[in-house]
Amino acid sequence: MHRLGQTRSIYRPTHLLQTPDTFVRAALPGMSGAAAIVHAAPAMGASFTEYTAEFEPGGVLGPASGQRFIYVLEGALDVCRAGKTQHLQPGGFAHLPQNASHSVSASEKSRAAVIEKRYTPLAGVEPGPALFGSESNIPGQPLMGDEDLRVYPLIPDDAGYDYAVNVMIFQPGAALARVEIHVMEHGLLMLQGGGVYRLAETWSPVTAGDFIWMGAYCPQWFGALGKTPAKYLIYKDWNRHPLAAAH
Ligand code: UGY
Ligand code: MN
Repeated sequence: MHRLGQTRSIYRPTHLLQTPDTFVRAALPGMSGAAAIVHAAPAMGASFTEYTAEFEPGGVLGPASGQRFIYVLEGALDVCRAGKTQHLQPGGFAHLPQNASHSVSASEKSRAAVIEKRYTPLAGVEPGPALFGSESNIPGQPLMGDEDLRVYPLIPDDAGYDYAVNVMIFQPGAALARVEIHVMEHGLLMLQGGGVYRLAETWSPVTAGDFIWMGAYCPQWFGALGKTPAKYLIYKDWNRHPLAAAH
Protein backbone atom coordinates (compact mmCIF):
# COMPACT_ATOMS: atom_id res chain seq x y z
CA MET A 1 0.00 0.00 0.00
CA HIS A 2 1.49 3.35 -1.05
CA ARG A 3 1.61 6.01 1.63
CA LEU A 4 1.46 8.68 -1.09
CA GLY A 5 4.59 10.31 0.34
CA GLN A 6 3.16 10.67 3.85
CA THR A 7 5.15 9.95 7.02
CA ARG A 8 5.33 11.29 10.60
CA SER A 9 9.13 11.56 10.13
CA ILE A 10 10.57 15.10 10.18
CA TYR A 11 14.14 16.25 9.61
CA ARG A 12 15.17 19.80 10.50
CA PRO A 13 18.54 21.36 11.44
CA THR A 14 17.27 21.40 15.05
CA HIS A 15 15.83 17.86 15.32
CA LEU A 16 14.94 14.57 13.68
CA LEU A 17 11.85 12.42 14.23
CA GLN A 18 12.53 9.11 12.47
CA THR A 19 9.63 6.67 12.36
CA PRO A 20 10.01 2.96 11.47
CA ASP A 21 8.39 3.34 8.00
CA THR A 22 11.45 5.39 6.92
CA PHE A 23 14.16 3.10 8.37
CA VAL A 24 16.85 1.96 5.92
CA ARG A 25 19.13 -0.95 6.86
CA ALA A 26 22.80 -1.37 5.91
CA ALA A 27 25.71 -3.32 7.38
CA LEU A 28 28.48 -1.21 8.95
CA PRO A 29 32.13 -2.30 8.46
CA GLY A 30 32.87 -5.53 10.34
CA MET A 31 29.21 -6.47 10.90
CA SER A 32 28.18 -9.91 9.82
CA GLY A 33 24.75 -11.48 10.12
CA ALA A 34 23.61 -8.03 11.28
CA ALA A 35 22.44 -4.69 9.91
CA ALA A 36 22.25 -1.16 11.28
CA ILE A 37 19.55 1.47 11.09
CA VAL A 38 21.60 4.62 11.64
CA HIS A 39 19.47 7.14 13.50
CA ALA A 40 21.98 9.83 14.46
CA ALA A 41 25.38 10.62 12.93
CA PRO A 42 27.59 13.63 12.14
CA ALA A 43 26.10 13.64 8.61
CA MET A 44 22.79 14.92 10.06
CA GLY A 45 24.23 17.24 12.69
CA ALA A 46 24.80 14.96 15.69
CA SER A 47 28.19 14.76 17.40
CA PHE A 48 27.59 11.06 18.27
CA THR A 49 26.24 8.05 16.44
CA GLU A 50 23.21 6.01 17.48
CA TYR A 51 21.91 3.02 15.56
CA THR A 52 19.66 0.05 16.07
CA ALA A 53 21.56 -3.16 15.32
CA GLU A 54 19.43 -6.07 14.13
CA PHE A 55 21.11 -9.48 14.45
CA GLU A 56 20.45 -12.90 13.02
CA PRO A 57 21.49 -15.74 15.38
CA GLY A 58 25.32 -15.69 15.40
CA GLY A 59 25.46 -12.11 14.03
CA VAL A 60 28.27 -9.83 15.22
CA LEU A 61 29.12 -6.12 15.41
CA GLY A 62 32.30 -4.65 13.92
CA PRO A 63 34.74 -2.47 15.87
CA ALA A 64 33.47 0.68 17.64
CA SER A 65 34.38 4.21 16.51
CA GLY A 66 34.87 5.58 20.03
CA GLN A 67 33.21 4.56 23.26
CA ARG A 68 30.33 2.16 22.76
CA PHE A 69 27.09 1.82 24.75
CA ILE A 70 24.80 -1.14 24.05
CA TYR A 71 21.22 -1.59 25.33
CA VAL A 72 19.49 -4.85 24.44
CA LEU A 73 15.95 -4.39 23.09
CA GLU A 74 15.12 -7.99 22.14
CA GLY A 75 16.85 -11.40 22.18
CA ALA A 76 20.27 -11.78 23.87
CA LEU A 77 23.83 -10.57 23.25
CA ASP A 78 27.18 -11.87 24.47
CA VAL A 79 29.70 -9.11 25.09
CA CYS A 80 33.22 -10.47 25.52
CA ARG A 81 35.85 -8.19 27.06
CA ALA A 82 39.18 -9.03 28.73
CA GLY A 83 38.47 -12.78 28.60
CA LYS A 84 35.06 -12.49 30.32
CA THR A 85 31.70 -12.88 28.61
CA GLN A 86 28.60 -11.01 29.78
CA HIS A 87 25.25 -12.36 28.62
CA LEU A 88 22.89 -9.40 28.18
CA GLN A 89 19.14 -9.84 27.95
CA PRO A 90 16.47 -7.19 27.24
CA GLY A 91 17.14 -4.19 29.49
CA GLY A 92 20.77 -5.31 29.87
CA PHE A 93 23.40 -2.75 28.92
CA ALA A 94 27.16 -2.28 28.56
CA HIS A 95 29.59 0.64 28.32
CA LEU A 96 32.88 -0.11 26.56
CA PRO A 97 35.59 2.57 26.84
CA GLN A 98 37.25 3.94 23.69
CA ASN A 99 39.84 1.51 22.26
CA ALA A 100 38.71 -1.29 24.64
CA SER A 101 38.87 -4.37 22.43
CA HIS A 102 35.73 -6.45 22.75
CA SER A 103 33.30 -8.52 20.71
CA VAL A 104 29.50 -8.45 20.53
CA SER A 105 27.59 -11.46 19.20
CA ALA A 106 23.96 -12.52 19.22
CA SER A 107 23.04 -15.92 20.61
CA GLU A 108 19.57 -15.63 19.00
CA LYS A 109 17.69 -13.20 16.74
CA SER A 110 18.20 -9.91 18.58
CA ARG A 111 17.97 -6.12 18.47
CA ALA A 112 20.00 -3.55 20.38
CA ALA A 113 20.39 0.22 20.55
CA VAL A 114 24.05 1.14 20.08
CA ILE A 115 25.54 4.56 20.83
CA GLU A 116 29.09 5.45 19.87
CA LYS A 117 30.80 8.65 20.97
CA ARG A 118 34.41 9.84 20.86
CA TYR A 119 35.65 10.42 24.40
CA THR A 120 36.25 13.99 25.60
CA PRO A 121 39.21 13.82 28.00
CA LEU A 122 39.21 15.78 31.27
CA ALA A 123 42.56 16.77 32.84
CA GLY A 124 43.37 14.68 35.91
CA VAL A 125 40.46 12.27 35.38
CA GLU A 126 40.83 8.68 34.14
CA PRO A 127 38.16 7.50 31.68
CA GLY A 128 35.56 5.39 33.47
CA PRO A 129 35.96 1.60 33.23
CA ALA A 130 33.74 -0.81 31.28
CA LEU A 131 30.29 -1.26 32.83
CA PHE A 132 27.71 -4.02 32.57
CA GLY A 133 24.26 -3.94 34.13
CA SER A 134 20.55 -4.34 33.81
CA GLU A 135 17.92 -1.60 34.05
CA SER A 136 15.95 -3.78 36.49
CA ASN A 137 18.70 -3.24 39.10
CA ILE A 138 18.80 0.57 38.74
CA PRO A 139 16.74 2.56 41.26
CA GLY A 140 14.51 5.23 39.71
CA GLN A 141 14.39 8.84 40.90
CA PRO A 142 11.37 11.14 40.51
CA LEU A 143 12.15 14.03 38.12
CA MET A 144 11.71 17.38 39.90
CA GLY A 145 9.68 15.67 42.62
CA ASP A 146 7.14 14.11 40.22
CA GLU A 147 6.52 10.50 41.33
CA ASP A 148 4.79 9.82 37.99
CA LEU A 149 7.93 10.60 36.01
CA ARG A 150 10.92 8.51 37.00
CA VAL A 151 14.49 8.59 35.68
CA TYR A 152 16.74 5.50 35.77
CA PRO A 153 20.41 6.52 35.20
CA LEU A 154 22.25 3.59 33.55
CA ILE A 155 25.72 5.21 33.79
CA PRO A 156 27.10 6.56 37.09
CA ASP A 157 27.29 10.35 37.29
CA ASP A 158 31.08 10.27 37.52
CA ALA A 159 33.53 12.63 35.73
CA GLY A 160 35.16 9.62 34.01
CA TYR A 161 32.01 9.29 31.85
CA ASP A 162 31.33 12.11 29.37
CA TYR A 163 27.80 11.04 28.55
CA ALA A 164 24.66 9.84 30.29
CA VAL A 165 22.05 7.30 29.19
CA ASN A 166 18.82 7.26 31.15
CA VAL A 167 15.59 5.32 30.94
CA MET A 168 12.61 7.59 31.62
CA ILE A 169 9.16 6.27 32.47
CA PHE A 170 6.08 8.53 32.37
CA GLN A 171 2.84 7.29 33.90
CA PRO A 172 -0.21 7.97 31.68
CA GLY A 173 -0.80 11.73 31.67
CA ALA A 174 2.64 12.61 33.12
CA ALA A 175 4.65 15.29 31.33
CA LEU A 176 7.93 17.18 31.56
CA ALA A 177 7.27 20.07 33.95
CA ARG A 178 8.61 22.66 31.50
CA VAL A 179 9.94 23.14 28.01
CA GLU A 180 13.68 22.39 28.22
CA ILE A 181 16.28 24.29 26.19
CA HIS A 182 19.83 23.13 26.90
CA VAL A 183 23.31 22.79 25.45
CA MET A 184 23.28 18.99 25.54
CA GLU A 185 22.15 16.96 22.51
CA HIS A 186 19.80 13.99 22.87
CA GLY A 187 19.30 10.69 21.09
CA LEU A 188 15.97 9.16 22.15
CA LEU A 189 14.41 5.79 21.37
CA MET A 190 10.75 5.31 22.33
CA LEU A 191 10.54 1.90 23.98
CA GLN A 192 6.90 1.69 25.11
CA GLY A 193 3.71 3.73 24.97
CA GLY A 194 3.63 7.17 23.41
CA GLY A 195 2.42 10.72 23.60
CA VAL A 196 3.14 14.12 22.14
CA TYR A 197 6.71 15.43 21.67
CA ARG A 198 7.35 19.11 21.19
CA LEU A 199 10.55 19.58 19.15
CA ALA A 200 11.38 23.22 18.32
CA GLU A 201 8.15 24.55 16.72
CA THR A 202 6.55 21.17 15.96
CA TRP A 203 4.30 19.02 18.16
CA SER A 204 4.33 15.38 16.98
CA PRO A 205 2.51 12.23 18.03
CA VAL A 206 5.18 9.65 18.92
CA THR A 207 4.99 5.96 19.71
CA ALA A 208 7.15 2.93 20.56
CA GLY A 209 9.76 2.31 17.86
CA ASP A 210 10.27 6.00 16.95
CA PHE A 211 13.68 7.65 17.23
CA ILE A 212 14.24 11.36 18.01
CA TRP A 213 17.42 13.43 17.80
CA MET A 214 17.40 16.82 19.50
CA GLY A 215 20.29 19.14 18.68
CA ALA A 216 21.76 21.51 21.26
CA TYR A 217 19.19 24.12 22.36
CA CYS A 218 16.28 22.39 20.60
CA PRO A 219 13.18 23.36 22.63
CA GLN A 220 11.71 20.08 23.89
CA TRP A 221 8.73 18.86 25.90
CA PHE A 222 6.91 15.53 26.21
CA GLY A 223 3.53 14.53 27.56
CA ALA A 224 2.49 10.85 27.80
CA LEU A 225 -0.89 9.86 26.35
CA GLY A 226 -2.81 6.59 26.47
CA LYS A 227 -3.54 4.08 29.21
CA THR A 228 -0.06 2.54 29.53
CA PRO A 229 3.18 4.19 30.68
CA ALA A 230 5.50 5.76 28.11
CA LYS A 231 9.13 4.68 28.35
CA TYR A 232 12.18 5.99 26.51
CA LEU A 233 15.95 5.52 26.41
CA ILE A 234 17.69 8.89 26.24
CA TYR A 235 21.34 9.81 25.61
CA LYS A 236 22.95 13.15 26.41
CA ASP A 237 26.51 14.48 26.45
CA TRP A 238 27.35 15.18 30.07
CA ASN A 239 30.02 16.22 32.59
CA ARG A 240 32.10 18.34 30.20
CA HIS A 241 32.70 22.08 29.62
CA PRO A 242 30.96 23.28 26.42
CA LEU A 243 34.38 24.26 24.94
CA ALA A 244 35.98 20.84 25.56
CA ALA A 245 36.74 18.82 22.43
CA ALA A 246 36.51 15.08 21.81
CA HIS A 247 39.64 13.13 20.78
O1 UGY B 1 17.69 14.77 30.74
C1 UGY B 1 17.01 15.49 30.04
O2 UGY B 1 17.45 16.56 29.57
C2 UGY B 1 15.57 15.09 29.75
N1 UGY B 1 14.70 15.56 30.82
N2 UGY B 1 15.13 15.57 28.47
C3 UGY B 1 14.05 15.06 27.83
O3 UGY B 1 13.38 14.14 28.38
N3 UGY B 1 13.75 15.54 26.62
MN1 MN C 1 16.45 17.29 27.76
